Amino acid sequence: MATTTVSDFIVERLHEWGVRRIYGYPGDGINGMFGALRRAQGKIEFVQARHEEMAAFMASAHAKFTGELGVCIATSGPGAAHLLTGLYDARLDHMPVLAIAGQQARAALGAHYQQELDLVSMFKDVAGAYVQQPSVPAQVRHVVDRAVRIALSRRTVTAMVLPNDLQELEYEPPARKHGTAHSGVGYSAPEVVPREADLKRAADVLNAGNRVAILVGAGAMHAGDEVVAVAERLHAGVAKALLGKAAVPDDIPWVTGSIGLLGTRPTDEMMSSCDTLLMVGSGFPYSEFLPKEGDARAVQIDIDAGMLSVRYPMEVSLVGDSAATLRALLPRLEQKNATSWRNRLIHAGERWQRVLGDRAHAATSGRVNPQRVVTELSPRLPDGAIVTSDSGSCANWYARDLKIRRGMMCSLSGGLASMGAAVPYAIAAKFAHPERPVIALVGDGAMQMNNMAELVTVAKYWRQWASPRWICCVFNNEDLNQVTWEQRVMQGDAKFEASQDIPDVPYHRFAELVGLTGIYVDNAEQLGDAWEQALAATRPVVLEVKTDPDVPPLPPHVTIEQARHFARALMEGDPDEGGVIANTARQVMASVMPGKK
Ligand SMILES: Cc1ncc(C[n+]2csc(CCOP(=O)(O)OP(=O)(O)O)c2C)c(N)n1
Ligand SMILES: [Mg+2]
Repeated sequence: MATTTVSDFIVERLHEWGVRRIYGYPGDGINGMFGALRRAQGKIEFVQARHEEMAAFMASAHAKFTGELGVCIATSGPGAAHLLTGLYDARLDHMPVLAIAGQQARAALGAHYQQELDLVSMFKDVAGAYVQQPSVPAQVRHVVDRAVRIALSRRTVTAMVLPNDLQELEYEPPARKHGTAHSGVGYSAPEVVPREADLKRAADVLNAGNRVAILVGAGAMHAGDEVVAVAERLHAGVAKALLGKAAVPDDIPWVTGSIGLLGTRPTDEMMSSCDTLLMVGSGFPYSEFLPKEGDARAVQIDIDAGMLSVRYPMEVSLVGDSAATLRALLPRLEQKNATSWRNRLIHAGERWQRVLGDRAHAATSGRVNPQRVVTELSPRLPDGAIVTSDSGSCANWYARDLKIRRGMMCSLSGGLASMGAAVPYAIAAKFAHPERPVIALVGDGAMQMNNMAELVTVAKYWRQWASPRWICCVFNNEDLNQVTWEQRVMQGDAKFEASQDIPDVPYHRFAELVGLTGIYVDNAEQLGDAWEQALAATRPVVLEVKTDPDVPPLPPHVTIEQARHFARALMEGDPDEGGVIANTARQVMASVMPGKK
């Protein structure tokens, strides 16, 4: 029997911790670990991304779609540096992810050696909760154990930096002597519930309200039934932060949909006219979309005390698991009869659906209205579908037009809002749930940034998946459109073509080149058939739609200032002036509600 190297030990220990899949990319700084993964003969599956950043996004998405630890691995120097953005994505969205990075040999460290970066310092911010570079074999056991346990228990990123010669050394358990540590495997999340007195204070605030608004985020994802039960008791409406989109289904009439810049008008109305706010598991950042300070009494539930009362001054801040805390609150809540409030929200919702329908069918200058891409998908989504979105204008349509039903999942890069996450997220979703249909919504800029390369990863692996249903929908508008509109509406600047125009690329043909199915649509009337064809395809599909960049991803209410900016941008001579005016000026002006925000 060959000796157990440090790397063999780490792989075995990670397996004991329940790790079954690692995303990454090799290199000589981490070859010891790859040798051990090979010797482990599939006990832990290795998935090869095209780029380490993508591997880190996949690890983040694995955590999001499974609730388990996500693990990514990269070589020293450039490989480790590439991981950073994906790790920040996990950190900002509170996902447990372990990064394993190689390092130069111990004897060379500090010598300005090739590919030598000070990785402990580099990871210190993103993995500040725990980053270690063990230097002797007897140290690795507790480093693995603490890196995993801290990532899981604090729902954050941790990192292990492994000098390449250490990886090859014979493993030694810690000796029984002073100056050693003796660790073990295992973590069970506690069920955290606030104290009785605090639950009572919260219930008193909620019971006193007449117009209760609930805002749920990713922390409420496992508490959908409890949110619905509390909302029914309080006759409340429920709005959803982007990461909490799948927490409650959209087919409930008093679910007002998304909040914020990508939000809906019913949510906006609810937040500006409620007298009580209950926030559950959300770090939704933009306070201006919450009630005006002092207008509403407020209660928040979050598992992380650090996220409490930072967006709105809460009267009662509860540290607790969202589902368990709502269950504990429910018997203390009185059944309300706020029928007029409920009806108001329901009517606002019905009006809004008509607005969305009109917007999706609004005429465009020859190209496909991008909203329509999502409104045609929404009713065709198969049960159990998983949808991911990239950052860009498609995140607006994902937020507003995609109707999530019970049992579906969806996510995106929320806190970091990074481009380039949708395809790696969709790949990790498919590995985690190979039998479920997975759909990524992606802008053309984000495709060019790095999502295109990950189509090669799909081509490499899709035959292993129980179902081939994996679709990447590209919004080809030849523009970095979200930012073009931000420049117009927020800044009052005309479109800067040098920074905003992007080359036209035949994404569907690229898909075909790498062995996937390509579908191209340049007429909105073909969209329904195209989605059906894509959902029935026998291999993964890239559905490329030639979309109109002149459809504005408008916030729920355009402020007077924003309308002024927009007018100024046009007066400055926006290169798209003709199309923009034809398609949007009316919408923008109709959205300006004097006296609102
Ligand atoms: C890594 C990164 N770089 C830049 C941005 C800023 N940004 C946000 S959306 C966007 C435009 C995205 O363009 P595209 O993918 O074509 O989508 P579109 O808005 O055109 O639909 C940019 C540049 C970002 N969020 N992330
Ligand atoms: Mg674009």
